[in-house]
Amino acid sequence: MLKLHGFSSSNYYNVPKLALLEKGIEFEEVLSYTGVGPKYKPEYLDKSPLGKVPALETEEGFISESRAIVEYIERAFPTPSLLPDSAFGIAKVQELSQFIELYFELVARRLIPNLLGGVEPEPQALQEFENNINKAVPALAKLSDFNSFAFGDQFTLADIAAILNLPVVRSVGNKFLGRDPLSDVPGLDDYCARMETRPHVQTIRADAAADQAGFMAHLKALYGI
Ligand SMILES: N[C@@H](CCC(=O)N[C@@H](CS)C(=O)NCC(=O)O)C(=O)O
Repeated sequence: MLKLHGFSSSNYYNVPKLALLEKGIEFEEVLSYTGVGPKYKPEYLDKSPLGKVPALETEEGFISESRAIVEYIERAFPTPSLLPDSAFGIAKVQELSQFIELYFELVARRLIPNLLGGVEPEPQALQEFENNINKAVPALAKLSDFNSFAFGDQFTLADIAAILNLPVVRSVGNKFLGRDPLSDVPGLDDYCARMETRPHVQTIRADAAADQAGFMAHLKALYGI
């Protein structure tokens, strides 16, 4: 059976986890938090070379990088598909997923330590966050109208990217800018509300909430924060 290594409050871990759940594939979860090194699970570096979460354990070996993992899952278990039928549609789903990861998730990620530790970011870091997100917001609206799914008429990898990453950007904005930087994206509020009603998205949220205390305890033990 496939084994997914990582922890449930990680949005990157939840990318393959949601794909596996949506496809109805059996898998086992193996808890591994971040911060691998001499003091914590040094052997995890053999599963994921930079110690990143997630890693998928298959009969043939380990795969790291969430994007590579979902590509493997899609090819190894093609139905139900999380990609459209056409080459163009597949490319558009990949485009949107990558866009969300690069220009939203990675921008917000720089302030996640502040969010977790309840520490105000440096003004310059906050300004950079705001500038980058303000630039990406109108571009996001060009890639999706969020009318039904993020792309096309079926649930795809783009929905997984959107519903797991965009709420993180909103949390960072609400906390440190005092506003939701995505409030101007047409259709996004209703889209997110719709996605949150999906049973497997609700499982992801419940598991993340249940994991939060363990993750915080891990950070405290490892880094004293
Ligand atoms: N590009 C990687 C990013 C994964 C990632 O950054 N995961 C975080 C947890 S949410 C992590 O492992 N952080 C620890 C680190 O960066 O050392 C992927 O898509 O899997």
